[in-house]
Amino acid sequence: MMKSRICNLLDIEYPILQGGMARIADASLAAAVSEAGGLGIIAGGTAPVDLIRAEVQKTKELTKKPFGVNIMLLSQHADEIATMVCDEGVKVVTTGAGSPGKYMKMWKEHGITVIPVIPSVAIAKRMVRDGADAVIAEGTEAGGHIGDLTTMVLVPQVVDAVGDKVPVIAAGGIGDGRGIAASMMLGAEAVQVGTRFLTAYECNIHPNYKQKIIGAKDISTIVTGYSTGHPVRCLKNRLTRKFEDLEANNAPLEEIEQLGVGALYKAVIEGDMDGGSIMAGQIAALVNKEQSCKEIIIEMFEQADDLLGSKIGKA
Ligand code: TUI
Repeated sequence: MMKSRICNLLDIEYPILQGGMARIADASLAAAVSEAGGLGIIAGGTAPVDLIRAEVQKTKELTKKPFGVNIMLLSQHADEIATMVCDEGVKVVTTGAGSPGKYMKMWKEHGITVIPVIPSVAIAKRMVRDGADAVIAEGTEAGGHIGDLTTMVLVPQVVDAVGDKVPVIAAGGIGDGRGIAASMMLGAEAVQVGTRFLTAYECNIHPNYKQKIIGAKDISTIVTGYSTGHPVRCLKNRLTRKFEDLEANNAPLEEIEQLGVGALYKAVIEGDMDGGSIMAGQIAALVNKEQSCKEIIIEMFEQADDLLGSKIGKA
């Protein structure tokens, strides 16, 4: 039997976390994933604290099971959200796009389980030294803001570096049971999945966004923003072509950054598939239907269990 330390640490049935997708992962999605036995996560993104507090309160009404909040550390509201999760009694915090070191003491004092997303071995080691309870090793296959290394090379190296101290969660490019089984073979004890949940019934993105994911091919994503220091993976469209043009012509950084402002809102809320930022991972091509979060999780783990010849749920 293959049992996961993560299920015990987070008090969940299946070792799966739902990615903290900015502007996308709300109370509806997070509660559905938690109700299905995974860990649902509300994304802080760049939203103001009151909006995220309201999502936390809604989630508490929708489920009694554990859920988390993702804090995007580049956000100007990160400090306030970091305090809010303590006030609201949130059990789990994941972080992205930076180092949460300065909040660690406060979170620990409130009994919060802290799980940073990390793109390299050096950053993983630093986070564990700072008190992380687990790390999410996210490969460059992921959607949104990404690092350089693939999941295949990052996960085993992070496992070797910190796996004796904390469990490692694999992320980036995991969309079905094969991805879960492969992650376990690399030494991960859980997975984080974002893109597959985009087409969940409980995911409140614009229908145009869901159709774009369902129509995506293997080479449909592209990374833009290397010149800004914040590379982001999205589905190719008119906006990413504009980014490419500006970056190829060494346009001023402000002009490139300006192009991204409000672009996620355009895609997620307005369904603007030309001018919006359609963040998605490379595994989008594998996502070809709408399902409930429960169906997604059960289907993924049935396939993984078949492949591994053992069950990987709660101990
Ligand atoms: O954070 C993500 N994915 C995201 S965040 C996002 S919203 C956004 N808004 C404005 C600019 C950029 C993004 C959309 N997608 N994934 C987790 C992640 N964290 N990927 C990479 C990292 C990361 C990078 C550097 C984590 C730690 C880190 O540490 C740097 C340091 O020196 O401490």
